[in-house]
Amino acid sequence: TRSTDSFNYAAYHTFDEINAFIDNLVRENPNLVSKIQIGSSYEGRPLNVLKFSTGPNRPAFWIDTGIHSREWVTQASGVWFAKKIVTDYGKDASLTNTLNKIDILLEIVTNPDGFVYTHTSNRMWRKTRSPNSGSRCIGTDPNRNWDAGFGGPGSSSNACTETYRGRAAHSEPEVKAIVDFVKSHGNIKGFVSIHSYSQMLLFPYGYTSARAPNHDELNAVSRDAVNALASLYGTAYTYGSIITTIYQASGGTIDWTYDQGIKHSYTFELRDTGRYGFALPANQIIPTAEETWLALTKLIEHTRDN
Ligand code: ING
Ligand code: ZN
Repeated sequence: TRSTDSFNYAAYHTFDEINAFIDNLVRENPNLVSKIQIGSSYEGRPLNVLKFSTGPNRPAFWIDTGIHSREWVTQASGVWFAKKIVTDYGKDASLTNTLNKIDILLEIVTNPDGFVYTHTSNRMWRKTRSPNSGSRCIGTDPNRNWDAGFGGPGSSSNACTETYRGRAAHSEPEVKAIVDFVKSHGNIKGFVSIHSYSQMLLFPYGYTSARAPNHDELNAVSRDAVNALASLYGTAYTYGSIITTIYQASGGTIDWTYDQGIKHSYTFELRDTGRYGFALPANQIIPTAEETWLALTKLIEHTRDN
């Protein structure tokens, strides 16, 4: 399709279709949306970030979806969030107020090589697609590759496992591009990395059982966010620190962003709790995105106002 109005938000799309959506959205909203290429994937695909901004030199709130390629409802929700932002700006008071103060940055296909592979070869591929020397197994877990307790418990040194950490922290270009962008931006105040499935809202830490210094704040905001989420369709989320709520995991995205000083760092695990798992039926895309947006709005507003 040639416009974001005729895009089917209730279907799963390919990498090329999502990139066409991104270009259409930018073309239709040139004063609100721009595309930033922050790097290239191992196989050379662009790592595109949408920037929603109404003025220069603003603090920013980051959202990424699809760092694990098989978690298809996350990229699909990212597309829906992008359209929601351009639709609501100038109409919804809260979103308008937000975008008059802070930028929203959205990376929809954070692991493009893996995403293409889930469409062409193996629907259940999670990792990147970079080769590993001394092994026939491919790929690194991009949510174990960050320099935050890198190499610790809840990550694997075996390249043939789903939680392989990689040969070094930030070895994956998909991770390094975000690291470089976050550091050079210097004013990202909130960070949300979106996964599926399990219906959880998580915050640091995953690599250590130490409590985050603002644990009580993160916990209270998470409670508010999951209550907002449940208000739409009754979807039940649990929340808490990564290590106490899901499992110990080292080298995760939001532990790194938190340790960089981004004190509002969260991860979602979207629908469902396992009936369909990663293969969530497409008729749940819009309801999932809608309810998640209510929670995201709480996180963004709290970050904006604190
Ligand atoms: N779950 C996440 C995983 O990478 C997670 C859970 C979130 C771990 C945040 C560490 C940090 O294992 C899925 N489904 O990928
Ligand atoms: Zn994941």
